Amino acid sequence: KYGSILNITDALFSKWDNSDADKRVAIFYRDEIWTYRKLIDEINKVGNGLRELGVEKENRILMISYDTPYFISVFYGAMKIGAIPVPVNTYLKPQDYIFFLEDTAAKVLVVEPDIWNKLSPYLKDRAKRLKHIIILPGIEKVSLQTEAFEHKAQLAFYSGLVSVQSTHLEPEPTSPNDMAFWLYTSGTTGHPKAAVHLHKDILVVLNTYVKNVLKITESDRLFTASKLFFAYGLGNGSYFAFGNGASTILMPDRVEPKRVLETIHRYKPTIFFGVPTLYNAMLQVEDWKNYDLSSLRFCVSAGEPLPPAIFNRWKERYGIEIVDGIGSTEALHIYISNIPGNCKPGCTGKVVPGYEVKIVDEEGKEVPPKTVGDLYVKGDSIAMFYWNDYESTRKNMVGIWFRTGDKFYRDEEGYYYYVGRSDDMIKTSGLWVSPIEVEAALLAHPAVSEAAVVGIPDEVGLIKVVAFVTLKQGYLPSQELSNELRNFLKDKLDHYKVPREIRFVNEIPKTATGKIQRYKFRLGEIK
Ligand code: 3SK
Repeated sequence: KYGSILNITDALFSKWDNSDADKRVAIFYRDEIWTYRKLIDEINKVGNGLRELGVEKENRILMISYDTPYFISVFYGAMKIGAIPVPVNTYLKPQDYIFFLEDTAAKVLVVEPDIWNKLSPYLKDRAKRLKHIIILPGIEKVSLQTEAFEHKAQLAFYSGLVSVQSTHLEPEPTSPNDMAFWLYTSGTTGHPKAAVHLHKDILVVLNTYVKNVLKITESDRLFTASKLFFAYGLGNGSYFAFGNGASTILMPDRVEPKRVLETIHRYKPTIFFGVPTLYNAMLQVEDWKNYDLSSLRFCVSAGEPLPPAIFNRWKERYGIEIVDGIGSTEALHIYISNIPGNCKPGCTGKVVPGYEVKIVDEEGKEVPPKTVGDLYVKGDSIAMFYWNDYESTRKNMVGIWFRTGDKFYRDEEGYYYYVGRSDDMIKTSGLWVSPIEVEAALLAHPAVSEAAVVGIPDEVGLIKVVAFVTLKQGYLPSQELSNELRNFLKDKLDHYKVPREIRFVNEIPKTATGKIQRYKFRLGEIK
């Protein structure tokens, strides 16, 4: 389908490498505007710089980069020479990066200067395959500490390496099924596993979700608050734009609701991508009226199901929809989605054309409509395997199907409803309770800011439903409020779903990609 030679960087950018390239905007970044000409040249220079360092096909390049144009030039420059970029979460502890360096056996590390300063003392005699460390320009001024560095790898600066290179680069003639990039998935628990993606996978997402759901055109301007190191953000903030000659707005800073509103106000995106907790936090910004969001055609949400209360409040305030969908790092992007202009609050939507899904029972038999089961997905963008993880590959990649780990049911019209992660579901008195349903009901109460619902054993070991709640400004924890919340839920939920206990907490812990870590409550890490 994709021919015998396919290099994804070449496939994305060669179409725009013409006389319009110096007018067409690829990236808005702080006060800079990167045209397609500037970006294509930079990608080629990075590819040449990496080749000069001896980087070859399939060599891994670990990237610890904020959302800057240099993330883009390294990611696509590496793939153009057939090397494998592996972007990772920038919010981790320095020791965690040693795991990634060793698991990938990376030959090159590309790293932000402030992160390098914290990481270098841990390197010592670890990560023996590492030959080169490239320090990125950095988003703030940082003085580099090199004295603690005792590793044999060579240190280079991005600017020094890249500025002297040619802007012409022959792409590596990779095949559609050659490894292109890896993305780590941590799920909500467990150790991270790298999902191995191939050169064709990005084209599959462009030809399915992007073409059929988002319908992005050259005049679109995209802004993702979810970072590029996350499969969701990587599509939203890079190849969705580059596959269509559109522009992306990069925000390297930490995600804070006001900063996101400011960025939308300033750069006027046409589509904004976020996660439910961010939409919820943006709705709580007091001076929201000072920010103009009228450039947006619609917004997109994934990572966690979008509670109807948030969908409705957003639509009421801004007059536009948040298009909810579900995807995974393994599938690369979204495979069940609502359709802009026709969103159903509380529903994940229909299967994106190009993918197939099935819902099965514990014996693997497909279940009828309205019956909850395990969701499997099939499609050409699904990762080949997990690197270095035979057991998880065997467990989750079942022939051509991928076991998502999510519980779903569908209705007769083919709409899909998320019920929870398989390991987050609560069985109480022999009945299943979806934390998502209870959390969505809690969020409809004006006092509730965020909620996480889990099953916890009582004094005799029976599982009871417990809700952990953070409150909006102006509300204080009290027994009266707890009773009020429980009464509020009694009107909305079956009696066995109403939490037996409501506990007020200061924070709901989440992964870097916005997924609630319910297991932390189950394990008693937060009481
Ligand atoms: O969590 C999701 O829904 C998601 C969506 C798109 C890409 C990746 C992920 C994990």
